[in-house]
Amino acid sequence: METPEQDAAHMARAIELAGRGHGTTSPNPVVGCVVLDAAGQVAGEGFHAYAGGPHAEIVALAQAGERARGGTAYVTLEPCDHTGRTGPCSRALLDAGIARVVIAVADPNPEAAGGAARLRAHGVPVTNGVLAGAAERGNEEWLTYARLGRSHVTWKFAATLDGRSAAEDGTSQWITSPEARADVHRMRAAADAIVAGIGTVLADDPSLTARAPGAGRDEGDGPARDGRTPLRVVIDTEGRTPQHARVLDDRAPTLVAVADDARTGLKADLLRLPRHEDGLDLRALLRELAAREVVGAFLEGGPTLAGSFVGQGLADRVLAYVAPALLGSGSAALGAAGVGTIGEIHRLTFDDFSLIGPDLRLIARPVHP
Ligand code: AOF
Ligand code: ZN
Repeated sequence: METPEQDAAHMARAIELAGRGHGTTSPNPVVGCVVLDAAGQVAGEGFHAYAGGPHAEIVALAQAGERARGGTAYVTLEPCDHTGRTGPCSRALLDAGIARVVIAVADPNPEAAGGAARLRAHGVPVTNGVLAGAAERGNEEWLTYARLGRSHVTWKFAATLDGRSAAEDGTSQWITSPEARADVHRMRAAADAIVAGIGTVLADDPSLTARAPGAGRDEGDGPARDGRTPLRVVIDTEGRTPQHARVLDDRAPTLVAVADDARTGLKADLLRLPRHEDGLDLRALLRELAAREVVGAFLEGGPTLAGSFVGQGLADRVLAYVAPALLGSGSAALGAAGVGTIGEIHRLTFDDFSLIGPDLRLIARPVHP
């Protein structure tokens, strides 16, 4: 049997493989798998590339062939035990003669879970929780969606080193470098929905489109989810989106979220939601988006809407691009977020930092007490 160090090393590789599916598997998770032969040599590797395609285990087992017999399988997510778009991986592992299975994270999807129990019932030992933290982070969007029944939210903003996103006269273009903007496009392309507030629509008339052909796709076999452009979502409590706004053009589907009692003549796909203090019930919005298979939503602006998401505890990941520049006046990226006194501060923890061209990219998440 492998040592705990070997388990960690092979699981790290499986997590790396899983990451190759990032941005193309929705509404499915990213999953990676490494299969060792009975002598402990890597015999097969695989990852899940797109919904409807083979699961990671199936890809790795196919590569390993007969060498899988008596071997060990490392999987970043508990093998499924159901027949969905594809057959049960628990079965496939048993049929291949795998003698031990190592799992990072249990499957929260009640329809698919049960693979670990089935394997054990057939006498195959299962080790759980290996590199669970890293596997959770790699599958953060889908796990939020599967566990909470709502879309995961990445709030993106750009600011100067002194935390300003617009100058005093309201101008805000090109705070960050072309490299940072290209990175935003890559990050956005992995999302299922792009969300903006009515303030941004009225001020900038953005088209909120993304996903150039091939964007968000790393490598891998099988077709991409062709043509699936992210859903555009406008948070527009009173239904004030101009009928000719770019966001309503036919380049991508658009949902306009309005209050259930809003009096609006807007001709668009309207989603009526309950009101919440100064705006809409954003949790209800994210549940509705999840029902439309939006796993990851990308929140683009502006400050008022971002403040509402943060205030309602719904900004799951903060993606900040910080330019080495100073403004000294002007507006912040974040509007009011329900903080009246320092005790109510929204504490985050940094997950990652990197230089993108001349700018700093920071990724942070809320600290949950
Ligand atoms: C994946 N890829 O590698 C594993 C998954 O509709 P299906 O048949 O593709 O099943 C999707 C569910 O299977 C998914 O929600 C998750 O619970 C489970 N495991 N899914 O997409 C994989 N191992
Ligand atoms: Zn499966």
